[in-house]
Amino acid sequence: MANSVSEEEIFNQYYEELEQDQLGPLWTKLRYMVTKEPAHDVEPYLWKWQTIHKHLLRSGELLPLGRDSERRVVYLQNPSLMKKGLIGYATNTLYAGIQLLLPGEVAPAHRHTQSAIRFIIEGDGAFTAVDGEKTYMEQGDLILTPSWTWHDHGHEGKEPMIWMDGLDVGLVRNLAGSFYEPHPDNAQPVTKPDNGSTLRYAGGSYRPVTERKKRGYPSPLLAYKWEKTKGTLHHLSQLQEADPFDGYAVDYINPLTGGSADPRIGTTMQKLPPGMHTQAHRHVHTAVYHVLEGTGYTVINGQKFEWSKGDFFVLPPWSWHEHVNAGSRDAYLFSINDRPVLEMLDLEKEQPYEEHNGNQPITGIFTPVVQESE
Ligand code: GTQ
Repeated sequence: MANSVSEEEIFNQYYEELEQDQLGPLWTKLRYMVTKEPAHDVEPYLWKWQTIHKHLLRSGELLPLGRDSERRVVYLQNPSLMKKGLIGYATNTLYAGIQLLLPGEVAPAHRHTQSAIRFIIEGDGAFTAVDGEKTYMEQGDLILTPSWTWHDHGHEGKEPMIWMDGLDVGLVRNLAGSFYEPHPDNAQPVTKPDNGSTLRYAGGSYRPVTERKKRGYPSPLLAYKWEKTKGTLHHLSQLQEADPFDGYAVDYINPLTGGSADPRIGTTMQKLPPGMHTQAHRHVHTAVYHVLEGTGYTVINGQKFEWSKGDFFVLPPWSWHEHVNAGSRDAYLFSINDRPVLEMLDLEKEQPYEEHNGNQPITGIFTPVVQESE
């Protein structure tokens, strides 16, 4: 009989008609769009330093630097995001690469709207030049390359120089805000005294009167020296209790605003004394960690990620995590995150893990790729 078409068939027919006309019924898709908790495709991952290092040194043998190969960088590719075709994503918002510059080389000047930070891993005698000023880089330093500033890297030392690059690649791509421009010169002209920003602003407590009218962005301080960071963490651990979730930790700040050193990429250094086992919590912001010193592990959503000096690992959004220093010396974890952006947009939330006295049961151990060094 003609009128025996079921209600379900009528609806299915209607959904097909909508789809053909590039429309959709919200009542079947609301839960997909407006999720109860952050939905994302990011899985945690860990890269061993010896694996990265081996491939990086090989790139040094293979690749000369030039205008068509501006940066010798091996980047972290999160496999869960590669499956989605997202190239150069460590997390949904952040990129991290490991850059190698050899003595005498120049990584040519350019600028882009992505913000960039460098965290120095190995070597000395190399500099990053930002808008006419060279800043020499030493192990453990954080160097800023604010969005749309001209920057090149040069090496006047004798040993290979290796550092971490952190950029907000995923964030800028999603906001379709990427612009890029090469500088006409290989190395930009140097117009200011070397290390000027560090010398004038490292104290963070003073501002030259000639700069009273300067706005807070970009940060007038471009380099954060490891000595100072380490000293501050030392004093923090003498003066106060550790943060239950982060141990002794500091955010790098812009001295003029008191906000994040880079307005989009958050930067944090944490110290975990031997035996420290932090409480688990989760937050919306995502992070890429680099182990500056120490051995231990981080439990992410029940899975144990064992780390030692040089390793990198990814913390996805809204994921339970806790850190453990399993070694006999202080551990230092440097990390970049997207917290400044989430806070600006009022999207950040944090939740402590309440069960089992605040520590997650371990349900698995991550097996990293280990390349024997040659
Ligand atoms: O050194 O300017 O890892 O532009 C990725 C993009 C480094 C850099 C990266 C870049 C740079």
